Amino acid sequence: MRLHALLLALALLPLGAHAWADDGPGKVGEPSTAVRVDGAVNAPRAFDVAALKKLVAHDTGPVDVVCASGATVGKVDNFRGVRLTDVIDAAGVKLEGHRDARRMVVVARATDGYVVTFSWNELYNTPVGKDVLVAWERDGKPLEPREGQLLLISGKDIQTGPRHVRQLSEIEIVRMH
Ligand SMILES: Nc1nc2c(c(=O)[nH]1)N[C@H]1C(S)=C(S)[C@@H](COP(=O)(O)O)O[C@H]1N2
Ligand SMILES: [Mo]
Repeated sequence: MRLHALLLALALLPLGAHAWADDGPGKVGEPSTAVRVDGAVNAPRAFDVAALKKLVAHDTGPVDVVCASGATVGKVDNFRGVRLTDVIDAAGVKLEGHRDARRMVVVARATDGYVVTFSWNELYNTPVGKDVLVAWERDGKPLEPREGQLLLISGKDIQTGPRHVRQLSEIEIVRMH
């Protein structure tokens, strides 16, 4: 019995370590210079800041960066960038029928392994989606080195900290079974 408990604990140890690895602020990954759009798309492609600036720019207006703990960790007057949906549309979600879109999950990753998710419906079919930007500018200035050249922000979230993804490097479209 005790041996079983020990073996179970040992088996779960890596799971626990992984679950906490990307939790909490303060981690800084390799500098991100571009975001790749891949997975279930028609034409995978990568955008650097210059390529993003050719799309239609949008502004979030004031955003308090609120951590999942409830603490306000930053106050921003404006993030400027392009809509995540416009970036995804440039690659084209691979849909095999009109009922396919609802299965799609949008995964945003940073160079330090930080990951957040959106659903296709959330981005394209709720007001939240309009304020999800891939941003290169905060308060009229380029982002700080620790933020990378690109970050992702979901301006209408209640807690904006979790889906404020510094060093954004990949958007993966995943078709759920
Ligand atoms: N790449 C990356 N982005 C991240 C994190 C992280 O660990 N890695 N932490 C998040 C958390 S938990 C919060 S609250 C906010 C805090 O923003 P700040 O680190 O710029 O203060 O960033 C988020 N973005
Ligand atoms: Mo956080």
